[in-house]
Amino acid sequence: MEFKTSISMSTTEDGPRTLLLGIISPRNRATNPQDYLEEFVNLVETLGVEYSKTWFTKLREIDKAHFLTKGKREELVKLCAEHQIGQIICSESLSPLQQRKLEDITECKVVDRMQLIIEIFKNAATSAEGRIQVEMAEIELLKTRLSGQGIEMSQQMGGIGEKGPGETYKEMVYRILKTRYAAAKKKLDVLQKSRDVQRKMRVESETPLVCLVGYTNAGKSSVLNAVTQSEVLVENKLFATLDTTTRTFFCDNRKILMADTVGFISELPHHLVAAFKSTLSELKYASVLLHIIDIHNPAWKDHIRVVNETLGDLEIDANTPVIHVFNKADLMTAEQLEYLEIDLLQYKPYVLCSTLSKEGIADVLELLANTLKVVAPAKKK
Ligand SMILES: Nc1nc2c(ncn2[C@@H]2O[C@H](COP(=O)(O)OP(=O)(O)OP(=O)(O)O)[C@@H](O)[C@H]2O)c(=O)[nH]1
Ligand SMILES: [Mg+2]
Repeated sequence: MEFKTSISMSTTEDGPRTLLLGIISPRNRATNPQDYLEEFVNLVETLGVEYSKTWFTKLREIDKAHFLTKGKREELVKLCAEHQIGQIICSESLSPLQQRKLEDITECKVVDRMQLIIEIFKNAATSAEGRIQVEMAEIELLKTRLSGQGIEMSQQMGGIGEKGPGETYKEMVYRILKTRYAAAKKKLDVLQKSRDVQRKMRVESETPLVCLVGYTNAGKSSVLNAVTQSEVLVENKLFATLDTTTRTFFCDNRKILMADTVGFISELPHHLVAAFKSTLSELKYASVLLHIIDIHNPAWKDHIRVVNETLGDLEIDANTPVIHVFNKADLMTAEQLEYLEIDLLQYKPYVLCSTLSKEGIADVLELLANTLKVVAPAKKK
């Protein structure tokens, strides 16, 4: 049985016209509004959805039932009618009630941040593990939205008019989702077991593990490629990497493993973080974390905060040493870098580099070797 949750991709004659609803709310106020909204549009474009209209607005408070306050709701209804909107993509995560209420008043399909990011993850997942984790996140979402408009729930199994002893349609869907989730979880557990075996072998061989972490599109895969001379997929796209790729390299005559994994984003739904715990589990065993930051992105400080918060959510040992790698330095002028120097000092130990010009990559390796000498000393022969 297929359930319709997907986002309509285009504005065709018979397809719905899409409105991008970007909201600055008390929930995301710590972030620069313009950067936050630009990133939202970038997410929608990553998915390739065509949209007809954008409406960016600021909310003083969040209405528990509708998310939008009364005045904003009225504006939204008017806007949707004026532009014949059929689908609204909202920059925020909505509760099932808020989503349903917005759908009711606008008579449009409403897609929230959670669903948007899940769709992007779905397109990017290539490994069995990645696909299963996305499936599990989607099932969780469907379960919470079960009472939403997307699936007609009022039906009773059995004949028309029968109140019947049989289960309701909602109960049946719930049961199927539960079975699917359990099957996916079972497959994931098998994969997790083989990951555990590999990890045990690595720990026994005492090969240090360096994990790349960072905001999406910061250049994590590019750093992996530059350091380990690999050719992992690098794209100017959010969430190009969803799976963990591990490569071996030699640093200071020592064999080291470097793992690249899924990037983070602000307001990354907790659901999704939980679903990707399997992929992200390597982070718990890292000898060192290389935190890659796109220094050219004006929101880089917010990005560092988001990454640190997400690492906290994942319960990564706060004592794991972190090296801050400020990447894309080639896009900055010498004056700009000089101006930033005081700020950067707060993130010691740090390195400035560019995976494009390769400037600073030797410094990354040097700092890494020195850090590993302390945290994971090489075996004495
Ligand atoms: N100018 C410049 N661009 C860079 C540099 N490093 C990476 N990029 C570009 O930044 C974009 C993102 O790079 P990735 O390495 O894919 O970034 P990522 O952090 O792995 O991204 P996700 O996997 O999507 O989270 C690509 O277009 C890269 O070519 C750099 O040093 N300078
Ligand atoms: Mg990547």
